[in-house]
Amino acid sequence: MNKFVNLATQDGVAVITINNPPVNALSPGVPEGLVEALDAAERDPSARAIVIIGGGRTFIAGADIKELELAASGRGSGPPEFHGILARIEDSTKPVVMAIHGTALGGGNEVAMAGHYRVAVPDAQIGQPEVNLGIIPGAEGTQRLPRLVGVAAAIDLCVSGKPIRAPEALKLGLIDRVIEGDLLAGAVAFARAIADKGGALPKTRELSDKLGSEFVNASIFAAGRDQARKTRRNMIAPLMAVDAIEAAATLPFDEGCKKEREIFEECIASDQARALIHAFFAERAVAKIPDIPKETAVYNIRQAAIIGAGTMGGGIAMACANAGIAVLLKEVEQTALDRGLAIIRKNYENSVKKGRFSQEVMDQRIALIHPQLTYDGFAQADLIIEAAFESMELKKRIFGEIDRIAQSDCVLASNTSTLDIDEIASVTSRPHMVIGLHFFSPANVMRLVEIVRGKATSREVVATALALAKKLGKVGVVVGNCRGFVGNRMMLPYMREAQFLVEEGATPEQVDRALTNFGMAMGIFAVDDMGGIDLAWRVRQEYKHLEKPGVRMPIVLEKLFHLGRYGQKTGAGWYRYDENRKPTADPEVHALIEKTAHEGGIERRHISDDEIIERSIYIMINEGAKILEEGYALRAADIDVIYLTGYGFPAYRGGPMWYADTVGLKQVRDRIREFHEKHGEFWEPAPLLAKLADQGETFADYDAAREQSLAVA
Ligand code: T1G
Repeated sequence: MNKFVNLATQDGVAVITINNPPVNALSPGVPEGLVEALDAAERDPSARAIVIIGGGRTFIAGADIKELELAASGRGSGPPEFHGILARIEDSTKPVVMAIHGTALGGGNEVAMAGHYRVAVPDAQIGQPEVNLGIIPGAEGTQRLPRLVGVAAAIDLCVSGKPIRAPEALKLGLIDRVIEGDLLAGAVAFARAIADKGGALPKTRELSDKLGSEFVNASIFAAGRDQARKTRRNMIAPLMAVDAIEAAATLPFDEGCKKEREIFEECIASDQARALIHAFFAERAVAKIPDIPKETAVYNIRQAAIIGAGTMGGGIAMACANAGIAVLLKEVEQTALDRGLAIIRKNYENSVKKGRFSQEVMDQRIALIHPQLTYDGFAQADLIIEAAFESMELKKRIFGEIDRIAQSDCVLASNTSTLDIDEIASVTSRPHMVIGLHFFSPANVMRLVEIVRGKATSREVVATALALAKKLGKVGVVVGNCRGFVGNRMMLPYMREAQFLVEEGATPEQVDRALTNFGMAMGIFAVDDMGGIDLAWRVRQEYKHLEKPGVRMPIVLEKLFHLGRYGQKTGAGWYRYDENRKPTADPEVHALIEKTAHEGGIERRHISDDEIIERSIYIMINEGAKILEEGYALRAADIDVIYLTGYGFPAYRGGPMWYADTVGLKQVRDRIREFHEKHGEFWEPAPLLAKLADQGETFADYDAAREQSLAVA
């Protein structure tokens, strides 16, 4: 065997164990080791059957995505090929039983399906997540999966990319038994029983009874394509996964595999695959902070305390309770506290109704949240999160209070979305314990947390915040303490440019449609109306003193505010809303825009969707380049992760900075220069962007160079 695969014998069964930590990916050497071990097991007369199991915490979590990254970027030896190992397993003369724990994902499940049987522990997760990387299963998974679970279930698994747990896999026929207790012992016993029974071994590739008929499948494929278009908007791979599964139902196995390979190779060469593979690694790289090594000590967060039971405080309390952390939830008056608790309860009830978890789990989580009007218990808290109104004066008062109450190693965090963490820390006796934890609404759902590192914030407190984010199932991105941090600082020019566009000739619905067609989860005017125009107006007041006289600012939003049109909450904002908050274009807004433009001497004109996208997204990219250069983000990839996990930027475009690389920085720079001439100083090209463009480099090159310099430091 080899360093990745070893072979032992247990009760007359050959046990092949894969050891390629951390997730037993099918890296080069693993398939080869598997074949060697299979050959040895076949030759061993004492081995009556074979079990393949993953060492460590999981079965095989798929092909090595680092190999895929090389293949996608045209480097390396091309996409991995697994046909040989799969045929070797399936043609084994001895029963091969796959023993699954942890995850069997992508190539992991494809190897498992080549086995004659599959057994798994109850909480094992099995799936084909390839579409999340912009590709389709490339190891005959689209051909074996429908043969085991049927066409409809195969489509759902491959299009959603979501794994299923062992009991559901058993029901579908993807596995043969759920093993309670010791997996290896159960798998060996299962294998012995199969050997005792004797008879022909089931080869998945030869099964056909679940492939259905052309007549029956027609509606299933049509529904599958609809599902792909609706749930994976604008993505290529999900639709092509349906094509590959259709090949399984209509072609002989070997021809179906050829079709799958063609489609796989087309997908892996796509911009979407490159972007999604970038996103996969970028999301994991954010936790790597140059001056905070993995072994940095962290504070153990057993008891949290939250100040403010509003939308944010309530959502954060749920996120903590969901992770098993007890929470004191403080408000200043009973009605606000009751309202906050009622919203938490309703959210949980909705999840129970949808079958996300049981009533018992809901009760356990509710029991972890302790509502109160005092600071009782705060002295024992390990973490206090202030989620009060966005006012510096109020936050300073609160931090002064908790500084006097909290124990010395209690982390003091503010959920502020834009205010200065250093200024907040300055009122405490322990600025090294103060940090920003900027959650995104709804905080019990959105994965992003911006971890705002103040000048005095200690390494241990930053490391604790990163560990907390992971424990909450979120993505913690460390950012610097500039106004708006990273996400909101880039949102400001993005929102401002969209408003200029409507004053110059577009409509809110045209801008939003262009942005959603580009892939944004929501158009910016719909976002404005959801967050509240009053909030946008208040944030604008915070920056008013920065506005330069003579520099044109958008005017319509101010008028909407003074008309009391705050958005969804008042039934009208940029759009008009019915009782179900369904938006419709509002002629009154069109008239207001036209009147404002006229009064402002603005010559309205037709504006193309292309111009809308370039001006909205490039101004965001330009701000990102400034943030990067000023050192408020560690990597361009971190900015991508912020926009992918907190602002609905389409993952198949990799994030704003990756998208700029895909367009080409020269082109982005040139368009920004043109906009600078036409629209003035907001379009001043960021020096870093111009420099990279001049040097023919990308933001990815910038990140790579920094990683190298940091590694050397
Ligand atoms: N290849 C290479 N590295 C991987 C990896 C993989 N498949 N999966 C995880 N890692 C690394 C990850 O980068 C991180 O590294 C560490 O492992 C821990 O990961 C032929 C072609 C398995 C659910 O899409 O979903 O098979 O940052 O932080 O939260 O058809 O990792 O520590 O250096 O995510 O416990 C299909 C992807 C591939 C699964 C574990 N498989 N991985 O989550 O740990 S395509 C996937 C995950 C394929 C075939 C096709 C998760 C996890 P580092 P982590 P986790």
